[in-house]
Amino acid sequence: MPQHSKLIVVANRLPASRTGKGPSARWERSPGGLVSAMEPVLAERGGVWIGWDGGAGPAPRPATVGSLDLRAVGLSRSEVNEYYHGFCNTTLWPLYHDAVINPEFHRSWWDPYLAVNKRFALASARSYRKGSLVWVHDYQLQMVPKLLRDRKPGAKIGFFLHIPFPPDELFAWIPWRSAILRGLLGADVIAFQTQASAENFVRVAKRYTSAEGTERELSFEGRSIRVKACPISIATSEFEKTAALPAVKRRAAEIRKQLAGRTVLLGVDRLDYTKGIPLRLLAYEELLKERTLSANKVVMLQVAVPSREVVPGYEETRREVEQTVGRINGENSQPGKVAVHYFRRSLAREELVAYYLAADVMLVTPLRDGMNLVAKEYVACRSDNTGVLVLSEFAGAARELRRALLVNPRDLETMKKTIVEAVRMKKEDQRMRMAMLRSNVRRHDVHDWSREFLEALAQ
Ligand code: ADQ
Repeated sequence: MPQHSKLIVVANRLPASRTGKGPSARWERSPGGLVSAMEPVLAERGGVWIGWDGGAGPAPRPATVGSLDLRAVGLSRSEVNEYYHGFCNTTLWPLYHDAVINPEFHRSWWDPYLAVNKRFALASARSYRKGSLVWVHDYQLQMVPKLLRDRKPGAKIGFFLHIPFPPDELFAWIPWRSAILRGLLGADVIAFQTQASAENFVRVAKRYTSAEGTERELSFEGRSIRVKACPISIATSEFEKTAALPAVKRRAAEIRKQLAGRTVLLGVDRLDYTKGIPLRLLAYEELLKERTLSANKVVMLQVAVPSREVVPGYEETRREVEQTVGRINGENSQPGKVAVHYFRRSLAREELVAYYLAADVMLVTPLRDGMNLVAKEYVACRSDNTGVLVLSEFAGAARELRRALLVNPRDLETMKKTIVEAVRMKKEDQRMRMAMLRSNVRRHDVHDWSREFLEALAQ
């Protein structure tokens, strides 16, 4: 692999955000998995990160934050609405997640999607030097590979989809389906979280374009395109180190004490309808109602980060979660023994890890999820091998974390049984399962993921 080929990361969001206004505005690095994966690679090879800063208006000037060289792409107010809230998060996001809510199709959103993708492609072309590797990320930018290839025919372009790629039955709904496929087929390597997504893609590419080939390699308009599964992971050793800090362990002990020594069930999610939070709460509510579990002995914590609040579906999910939490507490809490603690906010990394350490049972029960990093983070933090992970079959992570207790989140009876099994699991069984889960997240961390992708691209 050419060690020094420059890397151009193209993602909807920049890895930093602007705080303050006017000349006193500053960039602040945003925490997150993708940033920790890309930063060392960018530092080693050099390169730039092209993305949107999250605001409306002209793009801020190029900036350097730590070892990250940022090139911002500007979006107008109407593009924020039509491209981002609209086509990305009201059409594609629900459709790619099994249409768990109805996706909306508006002709007036397609042109802004195309226009913004063109702007990203132009910005990438400007930063491109002969030999650069270009890595385009996610569903917001599916047209960029083709639009960039039109300008730089010889470029090495890779694309990674962080969310699931839907089966033909759903993908076929999209009025712009063949345009999207041709957009993606501009890449040399197209990678997905799971083999199932890769296979879905190959099937529709062959059906709706002139692409031909196998599950691993397609040929399209005289070029060959590799298709692969490349599951993302976490910065495992960073989580392990944080979990070993004395201050974090003290904080975890304090949380457990505040919860009166009860068995702690934990959920940590973006507040998104794909994450299955209401069904998880319902399962817990029924267990309390039937007296299989008692709020004297167990407690649930649900941490939910506010997300996409202006997009249809999110406000309803929030209301549903809050009503259910209210009902459960109204019927089951006592002074000093609240049945569900609900935090609607983001937690700092160390605080989040303290919660992972305090939790006996981690509930990760999305209706559909590309991967789900929370499941892997919990596992990485459990250095004493205790704790039980309850994991939805419909998260990409379930393909790897086979020793979790796997559940179908829509099957409430099995969810309830599985939660009870998790609460009652003997320490020796916990250790046996967790040790295997932990070896899994150690064997394959986010650095292995980016290496594997870039090696495929550099070939
Ligand atoms: P997301 O849908 O955002 O990501 P996920 O993989 O769970 O989902 O990542 C969420 C991240 O946010 C985790 O690193 C977690 O620690 C953090 N987080 C969640 N709640 C938090 C809270 N209250 N406070 C602080 N941090 C919190 C998309 C896809 C996933 C895919 C990832 C990466 O939807 O399926 O795994 O991209 O490819």
